[in-house]
Amino acid sequence: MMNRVLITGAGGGIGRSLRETLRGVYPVLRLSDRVAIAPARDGEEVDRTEISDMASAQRMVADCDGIIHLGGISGENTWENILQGNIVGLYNVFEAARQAGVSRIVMATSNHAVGFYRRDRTIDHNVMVRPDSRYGVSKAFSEALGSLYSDKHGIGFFGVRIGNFGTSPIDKRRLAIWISPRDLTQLVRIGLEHPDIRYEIVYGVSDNRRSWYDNANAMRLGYRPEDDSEPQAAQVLSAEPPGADPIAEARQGGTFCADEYSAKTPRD
Ligand code: 15L
Repeated sequence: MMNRVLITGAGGGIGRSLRETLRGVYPVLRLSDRVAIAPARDGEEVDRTEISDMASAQRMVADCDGIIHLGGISGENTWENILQGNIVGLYNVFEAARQAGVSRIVMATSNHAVGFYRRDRTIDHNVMVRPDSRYGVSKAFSEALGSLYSDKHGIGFFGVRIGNFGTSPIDKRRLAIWISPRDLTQLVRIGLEHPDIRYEIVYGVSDNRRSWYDNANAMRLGYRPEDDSEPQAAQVLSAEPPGADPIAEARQGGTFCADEYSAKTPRD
């Protein structure tokens, strides 16, 4: 039973959206961010926490039953920032959750944990990670940390490899990985409420005809996405100039793969 659910990174785009779509679903939503966010309404608690500080993370998770962890750095960045936000901060949230007896963690992992797979491959939740950036490595780390806390401490972990969240797809790559607000809400609720989750990885994508993912694991757990990027495809494609970088064009992670690329020959 989820009484109090914590959303970290509640001030970001996904956090602000889930704040609305989960309003009233659980008795209490605790909304936390490192920056100030809109004041609490009925059924909400607002918190301001820097997760790279363990004592602060412990205060943040106290009395929570489930966590939706969106906090940290949400794209490629310096190693120092990734280290503090997505490695140290992530560890603090998981360890504080263990100490507080939290039963479920829904983790915003990312398509960039597997971004170096080629676009002509369909991948499922069992493939080895192939991060395309320091950011992608931190998301792979979150999946490994989730596995440890699931195996060793019994916390239910639901890792959602989010594609691109928004009200509509914004370019050719995102036609394959787009997820709508209502589809992400559905997935997050499965992660918090499904009775049998111990450790699961799913893709956070809508029912896109151009998807690179076999999302059978999400479907097995009851996910029935309602949206598809295809109706927007013609408009998106007509507005986009042809891509110039062969690495970005061939790989699922796009420019995350091409940035800082220096290999003389591509792997596979
Ligand atoms: C992500 O993981 C990022 O959080 C988001 O900002 C986008 O860059 C997205 O991936 C994407 O691949 O479009």
